[in-house]
Amino acid sequence: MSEKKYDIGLMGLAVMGQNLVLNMVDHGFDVAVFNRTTSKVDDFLATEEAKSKGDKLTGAHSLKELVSKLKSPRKIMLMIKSKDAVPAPELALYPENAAVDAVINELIPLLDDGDVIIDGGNTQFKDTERRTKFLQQCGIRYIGTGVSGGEEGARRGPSLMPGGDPEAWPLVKDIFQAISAKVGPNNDIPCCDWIGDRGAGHYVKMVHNGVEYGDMQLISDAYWILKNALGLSNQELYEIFAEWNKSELDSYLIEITRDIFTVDDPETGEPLVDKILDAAGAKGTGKWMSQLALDLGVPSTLVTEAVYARAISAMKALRVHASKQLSGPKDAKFQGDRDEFIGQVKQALYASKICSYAQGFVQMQAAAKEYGWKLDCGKIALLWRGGCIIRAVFLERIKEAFDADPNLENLLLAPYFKNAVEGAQAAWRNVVKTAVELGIPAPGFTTALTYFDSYRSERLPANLIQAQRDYFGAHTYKRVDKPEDESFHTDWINVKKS
Ligand code: NBP
Repeated sequence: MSEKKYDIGLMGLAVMGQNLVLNMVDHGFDVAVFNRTTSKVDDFLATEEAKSKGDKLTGAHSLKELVSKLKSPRKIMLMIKSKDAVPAPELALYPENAAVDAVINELIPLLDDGDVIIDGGNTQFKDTERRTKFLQQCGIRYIGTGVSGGEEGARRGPSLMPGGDPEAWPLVKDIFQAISAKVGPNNDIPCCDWIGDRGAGHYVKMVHNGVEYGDMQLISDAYWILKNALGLSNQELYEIFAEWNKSELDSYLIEITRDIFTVDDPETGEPLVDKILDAAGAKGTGKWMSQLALDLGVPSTLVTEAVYARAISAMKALRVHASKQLSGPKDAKFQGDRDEFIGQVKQALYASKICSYAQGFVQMQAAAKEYGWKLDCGKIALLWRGGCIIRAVFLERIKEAFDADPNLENLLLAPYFKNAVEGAQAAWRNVVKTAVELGIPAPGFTTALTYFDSYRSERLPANLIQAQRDYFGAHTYKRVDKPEDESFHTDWINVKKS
């Protein structure tokens, strides 16, 4: 009797890998698993849940054995740490991603032409660009896919953002779309579709994470203003976020924020959120998005400010010291109508969120142009509609905006978002003004408003910057009253002064 062959192999049995495997089996696929530390293969297969899957699940104790158990063309998914310290600098543009390179190198001699390797980790897109091209030369098809939604998403339905070699997509499409989250009136639209060539999937996943940074910072701004300007309790904050979650802000992150305010610390009986050290961690995808925005010259200020906000939060000891040296408004409270102000904070949050998403889509469009991908922004918005951390009702509106105008250059120009931001702007300005007056930092709200004001300004003070550059460095300038291809220089020292 011939040995059973499995639909897909997965390497990397940490939290994401295990849950994806169980999800695949639940959707009818036969899966073979492997892990570098092979005892984890046995431990996993010995769990009650894995045992309940019967012969739909099998283990391997080497990559060779894993490969031997797969149907042809073989599909092997890697869910391994994307930032490992294994040094392989001659291969990796980003040496922290070298673990994936090491495994690929081991796999190449074991695979046949047309087999597929899939990297589901949070990999820097330039590594995925490089690996796709390299493996194409070896006859192997490569996919770099974003996987979002954490442990729960992996188990019940993640948002998947695959890119790479387009010839690989038909081979994994059924598995990927089956296991992904579903949205739509009949809950049958998969939050997974082909994103584009080479590193496009990992780029979009990175922007997803950057937008997540922005969302989290904006929600934290709202929390901090409500708590400090109005002195609200956690119960009151819970009620406000519960209300907001029934509105246009309806989203996973608002929902979990609401719930966080209800949890007490088992040790002290006090609200747990107040016991948590105010020093935010980060794994780096927000920083990548910000760095790559700088490379492209696009203003993704929300994610950048959110990264900086985490950085300054992490300087806890320095802040404690500075708080004793530097003064500001002391315990000042908002004096106006409380309920009206809460409504204004909600509008400030919504308008800022729109700016944040507008920036994310602008960055993806600029990256697509730079790296030669064809991105469908409406489709991307839909992929984020379910299964991932930034899932939100509002993404439907983004999809509609790009459906109406696939070449939309900025979400702020789409009628729905233009009306929303213009309708919110008086409230938004009042919230920012109040935060400034009371000395409450609101980095997300303020940077979003600055972006909005800059973007809608026909003229900015950059004329003065150009004059300064020409004054000290003869960098030349262009004139508003002359053709754009003409450059001018002035001898600023000897010129006649008025
Ligand atoms: P981790 O990121 O903690 O990685 C642990 C896995 O990587 C283990 O299976 C480990 O094997 C394996 N591994 C390491 Br570490 N170095 C390796 C190497 N040099 N060669 C082969 N395998 C190696 O697991 P995770 O949190 O499940 O995440 C997996 C991937 O999914 C990561 O890239 C992560 O960025 C991405 N991701 C995670 C989440 C999330 O919410 N956690 C969400 C979305 C995407 P071992 O058992 O032998 O140490």
